[in-house]
Amino acid sequence: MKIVNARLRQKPQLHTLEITAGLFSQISEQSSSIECPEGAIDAGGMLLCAPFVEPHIHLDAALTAGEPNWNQSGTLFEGIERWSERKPMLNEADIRRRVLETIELLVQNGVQHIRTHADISDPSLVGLKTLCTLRDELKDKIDLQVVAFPQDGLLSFPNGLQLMEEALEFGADVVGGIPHFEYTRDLGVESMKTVIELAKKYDRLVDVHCDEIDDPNSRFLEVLACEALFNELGSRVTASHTTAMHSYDNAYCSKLFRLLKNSGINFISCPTESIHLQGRFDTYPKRRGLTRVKELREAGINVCFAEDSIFDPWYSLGNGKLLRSLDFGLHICQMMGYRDFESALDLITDNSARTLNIQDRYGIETGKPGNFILLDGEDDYSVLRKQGDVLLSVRLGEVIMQREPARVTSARYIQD
Ligand code: 17E
Ligand code: FE2
Repeated sequence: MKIVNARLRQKPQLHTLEITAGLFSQISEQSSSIECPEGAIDAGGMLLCAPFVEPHIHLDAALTAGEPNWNQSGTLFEGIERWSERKPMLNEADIRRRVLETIELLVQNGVQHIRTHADISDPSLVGLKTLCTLRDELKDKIDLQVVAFPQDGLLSFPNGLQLMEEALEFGADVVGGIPHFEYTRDLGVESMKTVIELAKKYDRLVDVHCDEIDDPNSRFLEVLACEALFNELGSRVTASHTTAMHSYDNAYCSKLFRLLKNSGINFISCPTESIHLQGRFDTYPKRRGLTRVKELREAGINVCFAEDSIFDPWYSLGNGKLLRSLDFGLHICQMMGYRDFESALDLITDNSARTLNIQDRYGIETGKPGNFILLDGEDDYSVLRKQGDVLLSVRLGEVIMQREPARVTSARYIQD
């Protein structure tokens, strides 16, 4: 496959790219726009970028909002309660149908790599088993990582630890946790130590729902980061949400950031989800409840954005468009300076790939897999501003999604 007239990130010139046997074989600068040779793809000066990465989504719960009851309060905790009413209705066919529909939506919006959580607070483990099976079935089509996520507590849910070990033995890629939801602070701390021990025992990654609460006293992040540091696992560990960090005072954060930086752990923020679920116990002023994305970035800590939910008991909107999450995130975190815009796509591409530990096979570089998307714009800034659709998605040199750009069909009106 050959692509001409493509713009690459942080490079103003046009480029020609070639993919041979599924890998980028040549990437060269053009001195000017060229005519598209027969059989090649003309990028038309649009931005060619590595595929979007969805690093945190609950595929097992996707498309279940309102079944059987709607989350009326909009809190995380009512979401967990509503989901526990849907859980007994789960079966393999139901999960497969919703997961495939949701993955299709993500692919249509330029995603090629996904990390999904699978709730293992369920003695049947049907969600986890179905997601691991789908991961293997779809391995030539999409990259899927499955987190064994103990929604109702690793140590507070009956046999939670046993279910976790069963999930890891079945083949879950990532160990999850939820310390702020354990019955006590002590159990929360113990759960973080257990998660790291399990990651070592089974040689897996870690991704914890960590401090997803407005409580400034929820401080499990320091335990997770410290355990990661002492066990030299930092780059393999992720703290998701960490919304309590929004409510920590600055003095504590100042001390905490030294540990975070030294640990090398990754962060995932879910802007639409957190702006919706957090601040729910406030009147006014009302907290935004997003982790300190701007400050983490400035400290050189890896952070990325995710959607978390698509039409589920926690969040009843969502459409697979990571550009929407990015737009929300930059607004809510007040990352609206020119420098932020210039590199904005890092938050849904490169940083997310690093979080998933797939950076060795991700990116527009010769020798790497020939995966890319074509975006409606010339650079990060214009793509973000236009909020256009993803126009093309290519995997290993094969087109997996192509879309005609939307266009206005009526004549000019004002400047007639
Ligand atoms: N479960 C949880 O604990 N937190 C969330 N944000 C979702 C599920 C979506
Ligand atoms: Fe989540």
